[in-house]
Amino acid sequence: MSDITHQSPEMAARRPFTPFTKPSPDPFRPLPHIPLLYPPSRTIQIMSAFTFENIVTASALHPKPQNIQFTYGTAGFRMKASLLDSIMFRVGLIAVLRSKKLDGSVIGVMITASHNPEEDNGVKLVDPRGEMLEQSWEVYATSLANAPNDDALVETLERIIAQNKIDVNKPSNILYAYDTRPSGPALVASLEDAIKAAGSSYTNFGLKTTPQLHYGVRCLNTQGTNDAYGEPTEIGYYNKLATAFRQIVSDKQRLSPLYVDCANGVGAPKLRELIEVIGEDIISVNIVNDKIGVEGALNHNCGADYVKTGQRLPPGSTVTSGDRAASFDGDADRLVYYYVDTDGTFRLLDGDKIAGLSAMFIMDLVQAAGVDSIKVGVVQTAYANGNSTTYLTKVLKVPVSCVSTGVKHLHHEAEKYDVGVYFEANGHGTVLFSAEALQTIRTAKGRTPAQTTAIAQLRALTDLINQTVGDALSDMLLVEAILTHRQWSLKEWDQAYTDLPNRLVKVVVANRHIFKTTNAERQLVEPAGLQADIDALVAKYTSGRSFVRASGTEDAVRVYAEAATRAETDELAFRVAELVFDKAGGVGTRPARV
Ligand code: NG1
Ligand code: ZN
Repeated sequence: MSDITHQSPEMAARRPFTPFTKPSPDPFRPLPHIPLLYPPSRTIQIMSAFTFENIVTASALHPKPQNIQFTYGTAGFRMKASLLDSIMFRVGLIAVLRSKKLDGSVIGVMITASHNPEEDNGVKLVDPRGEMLEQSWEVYATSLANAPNDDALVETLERIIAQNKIDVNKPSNILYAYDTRPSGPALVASLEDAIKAAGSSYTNFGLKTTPQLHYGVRCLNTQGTNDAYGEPTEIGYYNKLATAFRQIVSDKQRLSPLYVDCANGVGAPKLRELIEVIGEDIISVNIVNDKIGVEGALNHNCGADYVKTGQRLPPGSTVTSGDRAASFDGDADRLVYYYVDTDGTFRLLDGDKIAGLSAMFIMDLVQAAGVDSIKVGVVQTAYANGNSTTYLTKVLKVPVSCVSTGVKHLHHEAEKYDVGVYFEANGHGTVLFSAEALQTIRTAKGRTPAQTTAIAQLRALTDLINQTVGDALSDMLLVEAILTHRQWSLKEWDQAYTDLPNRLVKVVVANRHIFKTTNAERQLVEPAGLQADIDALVAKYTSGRSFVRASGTEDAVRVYAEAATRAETDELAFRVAELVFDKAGGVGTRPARV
């Protein structure tokens, strides 16, 4: 597949923007065994100014459905794909305004619903450095999405423009990508309608993982600067990761093949391409669940969310004792590892375990490299297993912060450390190196051969780890690199600590917005009195912990519980879930213990 580039010559003249139309070799080449889901694109060039007239005319084809309130949540807008048409159009407009506000910096738009079922889809915006959209703009996206008619749409646009002093005659550039969902092409068309109506330049990055889109945005915006992040092409992404990985494992014995469950999503073709670039003599994977053309297969009975939530193998898995296995989610930004113990027990190595492994390895390397002015910190959420936090603080003796759920909170907190390791328990996370840490690592000179090697490895790690967002492909290489170094099996990695049994239960309530939390979501402030009741229940269980919060991505409330034994954990989780259901407007069937 080739890129679409839509850029008026006038705008191109105002700001040097080099869309990656013909990278070499062509990163969009179809893989032999995977059918192309989308027809080849063509290059369109049109020239138009930003006028409300054009926008209103185009908007007529994308009316907002009545009686729906949309919210730009932790992962952007996400819902049944059939409801997303007007959202896509309006997100296109917000992206254009955001780009104009930032003097034509490239803004990313990713069309995906991650681990959600195939009938859902979603969209989120990516800021110039590849990070999530700035929070104040989430509010604008929400109000624009909810404008009931075209007059309200124009009024909202005018307000955003005035409040941000946006010069609409400035250039704007959008880079968008989508995952394998069948609803993708129609939503792309709605997005393009808006971008074209607003007279903006755009580049279709094609079928991509979410982290690849984040990478592309950062590369385009830093091209030619001291801070250049990489070549803004898919092959540039693979080469960056592959070079770093090869360097880190160069003199080490390779590991046994890794089974990778790609959730029947975009991770499957992308992992295949990555492995091709690294070389099968260096790393060997067995890709399973790669049925991206099969209706209903995406995230169905497979993928990181299925494995983490159910703490079990995907049905039909052939993984047996001694095998190493991992799962991605549908857009390949989450990763969990697992294995089957000699007694047949399923063992999960989730985001918390990946954080522990990474922090340990980086701390050791920092010491070996003689750059111990660099301090490592770890960021978790309330969903982190209690024993992981104990391991990090008591064994690794690394500072740990706890923040609210949502990648942006973790990311921002991680930026406060020299090296900030952040992972959600569900497997989304990465490691951030501060500008100062990067400078130290780049300029350090080893006084011994061992120091020189450690410095080189640290340098390679800064390229291996996606600095924009959690990335299943990059994180998988990070884990593989560490395990290769230590020559560890998954069982050896697992020895660090034993997870407390834990359970996540969903409760559907009439209005989840009445749930207000404090203390990084670990305590409820409202509904009044509910937290005291939860505390009273928790006190009855050894090592008990439970908290309740409204989901940001689903219309439900989540109950988390952990305790010393499996039986106690399940009992605690369901007693809290019943409490929430009974006292805070539960609807449908009362949570039942299973
Ligand atoms: P919500 O639905 O707000 O719990 C879920 C995950 C988050 C995050 C977002 C975005 C859990 C318990 N929650 O959020 O950690 O990954 O989705 O995808 O895993
Ligand atoms: Zn995801």
